[in-house]
Amino acid sequence: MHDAVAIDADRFRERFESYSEFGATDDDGLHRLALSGADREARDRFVADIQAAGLDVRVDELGNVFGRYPGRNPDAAPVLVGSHLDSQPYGGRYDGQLGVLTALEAVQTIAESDVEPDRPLEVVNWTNEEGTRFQPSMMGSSGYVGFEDVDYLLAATDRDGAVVADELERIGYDGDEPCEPPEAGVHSYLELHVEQGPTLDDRDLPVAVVDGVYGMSWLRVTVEGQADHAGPTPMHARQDALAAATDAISEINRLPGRLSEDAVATVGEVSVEPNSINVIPARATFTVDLRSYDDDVVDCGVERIEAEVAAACDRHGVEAAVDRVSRHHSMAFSDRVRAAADRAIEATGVEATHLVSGAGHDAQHLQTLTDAGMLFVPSVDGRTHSEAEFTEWADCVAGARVFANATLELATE
Ligand code: HGY
Ligand code: MN
Ligand code: MN
Repeated sequence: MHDAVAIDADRFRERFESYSEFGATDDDGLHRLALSGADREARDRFVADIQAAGLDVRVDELGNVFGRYPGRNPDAAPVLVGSHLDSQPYGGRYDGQLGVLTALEAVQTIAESDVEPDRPLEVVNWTNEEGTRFQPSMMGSSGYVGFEDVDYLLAATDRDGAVVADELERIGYDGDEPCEPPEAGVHSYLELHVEQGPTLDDRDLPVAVVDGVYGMSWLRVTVEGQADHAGPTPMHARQDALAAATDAISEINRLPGRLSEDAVATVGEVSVEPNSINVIPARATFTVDLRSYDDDVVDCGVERIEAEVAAACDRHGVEAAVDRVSRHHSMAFSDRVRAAADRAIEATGVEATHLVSGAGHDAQHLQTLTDAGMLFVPSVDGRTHSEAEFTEWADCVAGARVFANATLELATE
């Protein structure tokens, strides 16, 4: 078995450790919210690295950062490789960051090798994949493929009212380039990511080819009740927004088992107003994240959630509004890219399997534009979206070796 291209494992490791300083938490995690100061630091280092690698840097109007290697036919449709540098509030160092650095290592390795790819290679850092500060998630790739309107995304605000467009300007990433694919289109897209589930770790395998991604719906529910005194107001006379919300939430948590084998629902955010110990809650707001590999299950689940919310509000004499924040469709990845990944696995001799992703990724947007695919490396104990997220470095290197060779397969087929 041999690698058609061999990554520089020392450079790869040095970069991973130094990027992990940008927004580092005390417990080996990352606090690097999209368009924050820490995000800017990571972006600045990424721009410096792609320039040092001799790649042409481009920043688009949504802050997506690209580094292009021209290849033999600079005007041809590029092979696009990358992921995201933003993190969850207390996330891991691997989610997104490992994919960006793997893509950079692959493109730089190929650029330095004596193999000249037929088409351009482009490495990308997508803006705001996590969607924790600004919704919708996967924002940069969403604008790039035209899934959401760029102006709509630029106007998104965080819970403090900060606007994406202003934050991009503040950190110096309000690029001049239009947020869209090149004229020649995109030949293919490949992304490496941590599995964020336990399968590879349980089976002691270093790599998986990803066959597809779950569909996902995000909802924000606002329940309007009436503030009254916690003492003299009899229970039958209350319009308690939080009582109705918790009623609905307990039903929502029981719903997935009634929908399908793989359906999952999460209430991740809850807020109460006026949030005072002796005032009956006037307003309760909560989010729902609903997923399944079967899109019909997601659509049916959304209807059921809306019905549960309405029934709970009836029982408590309050009203509610359900905002359908975003809907990402279930996606099967391209046979062509999966075949290139399988060939690279064969060539490098790395043991691997195939998996479906419960987590959303920019690759699912790219699959609506071109042939896209993903590779996974293990998450120890499946832990992620937590500072406990961890991947053995040997698995990161195995994934990067396969990724570099799959990228070359796509660039020369
Ligand atoms: O929500 C997701 O699946 C991803 O982490 N943005
Ligand atoms: Mn991610
Ligand atoms: Mn994530």
